[in-house]
Amino acid sequence: MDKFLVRGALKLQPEKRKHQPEEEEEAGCAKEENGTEEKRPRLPMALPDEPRVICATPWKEIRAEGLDCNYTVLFGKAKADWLFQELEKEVEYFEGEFTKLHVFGKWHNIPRKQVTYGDSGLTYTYSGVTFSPKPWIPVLEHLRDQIQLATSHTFNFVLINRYKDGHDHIGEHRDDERELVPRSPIASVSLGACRDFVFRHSTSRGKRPSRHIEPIKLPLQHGSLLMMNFPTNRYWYHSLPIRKKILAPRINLTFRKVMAHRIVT
Ligand SMILES: O=C(O)CCC(=O)C(=O)O
Repeated sequence: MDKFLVRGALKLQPEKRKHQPEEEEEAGCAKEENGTEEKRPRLPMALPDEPRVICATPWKEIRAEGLDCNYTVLFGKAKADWLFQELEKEVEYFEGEFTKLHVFGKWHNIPRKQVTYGDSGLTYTYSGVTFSPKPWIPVLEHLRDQIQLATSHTFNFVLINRYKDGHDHIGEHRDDERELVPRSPIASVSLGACRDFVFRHSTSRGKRPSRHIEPIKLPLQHGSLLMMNFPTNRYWYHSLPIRKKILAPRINLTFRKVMAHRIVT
């Protein structure tokens, strides 16, 4: 999560989010899940008032050594389409210096768009530079509240990644920042094109892995919610690999719980 926060951070830890060559595969998603439709139903401009959240599919448990995740399709198609359109209208992504990544001494454009929103008191300090997320906007507050109702966890910060098509991606990394409340889960909402999300165990990476634990591939559907519970991010890296055949955009929102006051020396 660090790379979108501060350019100074990119200088110090260039490898963590570096692009790694990833094999090109068919996305493990059903054809009709690939992207949003051109003709969308007309939905009210105001956010629907929903006192409780009923998942469109039952929760699935995803378990492996050191991995504890739960997955559901939280929003049916009409609601998910509407959320996608609202986010397209309302979210303002970072521009300029925050869209760059420093890898092996060179500046690269981040292969997607990113931005963070969150509680007003929060700050993130990295390499001695402090940044604040943008203030919540109604559609994000609505999504956050729906996820809180569905999971009984609270969140005060969200990172949004927008992938314009299957060329946009995110390299292997762990969400293990010190700013996160210890042991708090991360709630990952996906809207738009279905994309494969790949977990790889920390001991099974690189050319000479010390162990051979099979990676876990999850096709993340339009309207889905993936809960990454402790200790998943301690032992497993995750990525969203390139899928060149995917032409439609996707938005991913990871809701997190960040410590309110962190003293940095
Ligand atoms: O787009 C995704 O599903 C992955 C996003 C991600 O890896 C992250 O926010 O740390």
